Amino acid sequence: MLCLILDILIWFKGSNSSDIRIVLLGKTGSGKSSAGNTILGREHFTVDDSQESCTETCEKEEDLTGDRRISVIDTPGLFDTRMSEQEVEQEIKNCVEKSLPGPHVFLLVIRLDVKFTEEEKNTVKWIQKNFGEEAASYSIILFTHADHLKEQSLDEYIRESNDLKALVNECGGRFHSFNNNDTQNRSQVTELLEKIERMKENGIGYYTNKMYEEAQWRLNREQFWSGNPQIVLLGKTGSGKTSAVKTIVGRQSFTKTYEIQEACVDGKNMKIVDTPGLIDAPAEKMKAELEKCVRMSAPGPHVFLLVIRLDERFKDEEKNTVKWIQRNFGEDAVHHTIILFTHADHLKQQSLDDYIRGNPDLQALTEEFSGRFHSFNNKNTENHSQVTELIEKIKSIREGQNSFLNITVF
Ligand SMILES: Nc1nc2c(ncn2[C@@H]2O[C@H](COP(=O)(O)OP(=O)(O)O)[C@@H](O)[C@H]2O)c(=O)[nH]1
Ligand SMILES: *[C@@H]1O[C@H](CO)[C@@H](O)[C@H](O)[C@H]1NC(C)=O
Ligand SMILES: *[C@@H]1O[C@H](CO)[C@@H](O)[C@H](O)[C@H]1NC(C)=O
Ligand SMILES: *[C@@H]1O[C@H](CO)[C@@H](O)[C@H](O)[C@H]1NC(C)=O
Ligand SMILES: *[C@@H]1O[C@H](CO)[C@@H](O)[C@H](O)[C@H]1NC(C)=O
Repeated sequence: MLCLILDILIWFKGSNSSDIRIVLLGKTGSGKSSAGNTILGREHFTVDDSQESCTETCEKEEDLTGDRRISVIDTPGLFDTRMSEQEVEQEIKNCVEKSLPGPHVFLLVIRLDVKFTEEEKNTVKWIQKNFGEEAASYSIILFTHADHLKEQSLDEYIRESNDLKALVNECGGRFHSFNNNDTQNRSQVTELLEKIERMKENGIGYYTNKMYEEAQWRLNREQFWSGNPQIVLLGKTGSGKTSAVKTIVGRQSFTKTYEIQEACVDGKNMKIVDTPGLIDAPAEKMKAELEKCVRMSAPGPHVFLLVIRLDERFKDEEKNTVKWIQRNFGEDAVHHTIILFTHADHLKQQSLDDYIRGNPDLQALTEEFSGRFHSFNNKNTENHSQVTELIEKIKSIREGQNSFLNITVF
């Protein structure tokens, strides 16, 4: 019965401005679960003395302390070698979702009684990489095993280590310590909660899901470009190639050179080939341009993006695009091509699939490319998902058998 009343109380309270949502982050065995228990004042999280973490998935527990709700989310150990980096990231993603609308604080848990490791020195950087630069403003270092200090004060202890000083500085000088063995000492908890309150009062509120999505988007893009993808955009002048590159690279600057335009993206290159009227371009000029393009993307492009406007009538000459690509880049090039429709805003309420189904020529074209197509509204640079989805499609071509298209110009 008591439980039921508690639940109803939580229900009616909804999301209260005095609520505190805490995410615990740290190495396996750093004392995350114990710290969670100290905060909640009861044994909820399983603590394993063997230093092998039990927390492989996130765990959430709430507590009503006084008139506010405190939720604590425990996470799998960072730098845990038994899980792949992707698994850890996926799990932490689930954790962030459990803290919706988002945590007020990340507690970076670090043991005081063992040597500070190289990995731990990068804890704040790890957080910033995965959660964005601003995540540091929502972080507090929580040292555990404070009983190890004995007579020495925590300030003194930190002052003696350049690494600790640097880490604390990266967190805006915010730190706290717990003796998780001393469950009777509630003042260590109230002091921590006061520090969190003070952060909230500074007006930063909480770390939002939007910040997380923004950070993940940046991270995914960086990972994509670090694989050095070679992308060649083909299409008629005015088809939207330049705009598409801008959409793909975001606000980054890029340069154009001569007829083959070269887009510099985080140090990598994307090539834009203008193909005026495709087949009716002067053969010699076209061949020279294509050769240049192929040379620049040695050992060969991974992917061709064939850019076509959706708001214009599909021209007769465009029906022969497949043959044109095969003639210029070889049979295999077709399997490395994705059609990129621009001006998706022209569709209004209609879906792209419906639009294609209603146009026999377009339908035939997309079938020739085995249904590999995508659309962009280049006027909406805020729409990250259109880029993320294209990147996924590019990746799936690259992960195919012949990721590099070994071409020579025919
Ligand atoms: N409304 C709309 N306009 C677009 C879109 N993509 C490109 N444009 C416009 O179409 C024109 C030609 O685009 P551009 O990227 O220069 O074509 P390129 O010659 O292939 O590089 C420009 O005026 C763009 O602003 C789109 O998705 N929607
Ligand atoms: C902390 O508590 C654990 C378990 O109760 C005990 O084994 C350990 O000796 C204690 N450590 C200290 C320093 O009191
Ligand atoms: C309880 O915790 C506070 C804050 O960390 C500390 O100053 C105090 O010395 C602790 N009390 C005992 C009895 O350990
Ligand atoms: C963003 O792009 C996705 C994928 O192309 C599309 O489904 C969605 O409708 C777009 N959203 C807006 C607001 O344009
Ligand atoms: C590309 O093809 C040429 C000629 O067929 C061959 O000599 C070369 O080794 C191939 N390069 C790669 C990277 O497969």
